[in-house]
Amino acid sequence: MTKSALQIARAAYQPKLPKALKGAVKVKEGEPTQSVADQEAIKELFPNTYGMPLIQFVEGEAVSFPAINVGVILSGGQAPGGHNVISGLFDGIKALNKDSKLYGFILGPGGLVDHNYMELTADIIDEYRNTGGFDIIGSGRTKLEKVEQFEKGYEIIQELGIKALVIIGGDDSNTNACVLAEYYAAKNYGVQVIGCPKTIDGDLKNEMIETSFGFDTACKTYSEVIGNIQRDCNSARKYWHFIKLMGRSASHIALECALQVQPNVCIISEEVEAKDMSLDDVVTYIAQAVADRAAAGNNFGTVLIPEGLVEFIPAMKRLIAELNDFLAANSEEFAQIKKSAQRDYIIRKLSPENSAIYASLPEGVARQLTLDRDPHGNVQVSLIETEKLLSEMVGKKLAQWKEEGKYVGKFAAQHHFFGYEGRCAAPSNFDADYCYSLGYTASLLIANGKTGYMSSVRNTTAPAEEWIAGGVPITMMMNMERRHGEMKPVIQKALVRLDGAPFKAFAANREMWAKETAYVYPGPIQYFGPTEVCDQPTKTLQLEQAK
Ligand code: FBP
Repeated sequence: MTKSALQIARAAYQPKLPKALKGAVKVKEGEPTQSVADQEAIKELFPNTYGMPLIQFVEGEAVSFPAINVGVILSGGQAPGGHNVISGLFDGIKALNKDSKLYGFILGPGGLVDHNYMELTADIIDEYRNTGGFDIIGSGRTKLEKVEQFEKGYEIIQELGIKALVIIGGDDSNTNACVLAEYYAAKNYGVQVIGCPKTIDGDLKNEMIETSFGFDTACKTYSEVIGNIQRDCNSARKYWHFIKLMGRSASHIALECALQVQPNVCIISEEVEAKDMSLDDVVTYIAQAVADRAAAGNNFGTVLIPEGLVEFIPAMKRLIAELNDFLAANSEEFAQIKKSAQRDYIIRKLSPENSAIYASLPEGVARQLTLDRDPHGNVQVSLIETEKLLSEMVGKKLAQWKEEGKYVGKFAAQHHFFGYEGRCAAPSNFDADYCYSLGYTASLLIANGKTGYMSSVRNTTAPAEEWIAGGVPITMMMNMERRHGEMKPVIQKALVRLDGAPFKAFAANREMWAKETAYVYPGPIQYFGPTEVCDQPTKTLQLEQAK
């Protein structure tokens, strides 16, 4: 296989580990934990894995460990650094005992159920160190939730003599990891399940999980390209660029990119919801920024839009909630309706308020809201073309203002959607180190007999040497939420907090960014060079941890 010069140089990079993990470790137990909400309900559903203590690894005495076999699964959307979690895990179990083995289940959780796996040997692992992507074993979105799946998985686990499974995934996949851990514990199968916090979306975080891996690299990749667009737009001075950014529900990616590039406008979905803004309010806000810049002779600019925006406009949210429940209950009947008649059918079936909103939506958006959910019941927001919807509506509003004499200027829009471009980028130094440490920590949780824990590495704005490694009971992050029309235990999603330091820093500057052309051009991720260029964590993390 031909490799780029960077790939070859990068293969030799040795990720940094926290000091405490460099030699033998012992477990320091913290206080018993509680779930973030709905304690009684979660406790009842997870009698074997609820209330366990927080764990920290500290320097300890060397002890000998028997060889162990471990299985690993990559679940959900790709995120830079997944291969380093696997190499950290591999090196960790080999350091415990050189005869330990690592099996990778192919194409996500489905690989466990279908007994589709491969042994990950040193040669294979070495090919993938510090590379982006999940292609070492592939990923998938099969939801592990049924007893038959757990039992099918157990068959192959027994056959391969696997002691523990490591599930590398986002909030939904780690919820499933927790359900699986509880099931195997209840059955006394002696199989441990450990989770690792992955997602570019940045919404799997809490007091003990400072960030999900991949967020750093993905945001830096998008910020590079947005910076380039801003320089182009400031050169030609004739376009407004509407840039949608991935991130599913939460606006962390849009916010982080805004902090990095200082665009003219950035919409934060969580604020739209808190202020009870309508679609028209959002359009008016953007149009006003365009009109104000036009008045100063600047007919160009950038607008960042989080991909989940539509779901956060309260009226749209109510509509989507009713649609979710309705489609979950009537999926067969709906599937029988001809495509051309589906819109009218939905309009007839919804409550009057939601029906009116649904009827007012452009055809494409309306259709998208009724298309298949992902296996976790989410509307596939990445398919909704919000950037076009907004620019079209802004264009109309400006035309109307022009007639009324409120706006003089030219408005021409370009559209972009950045998501897939950043999910498999070669991990930044931060993600390379963080992921390797997460994988290594997972091996120690296994060695210490833990199950139902998520690997946790904290103090991440300090140099890697000073990072704190340990484990957090997954039940601690859970609450009850409505999914597919039913109440289910799930890991609470971390949305952008309007009282948090990153949003406050953005809000303090956005008026100036809207008026002036205060663009910042971050440039590409650097892997070699001075520390202030290569090793900076995200602005989000720096602002959050500065508290
Ligand atoms: P995860 O929660 O699985 O990490 O998803 C990340 C993500 O990139 C979202 O930002 C996006 O909405 C979704 O995946 C797209 O899914 P798909 O890869 O199936 O198109």
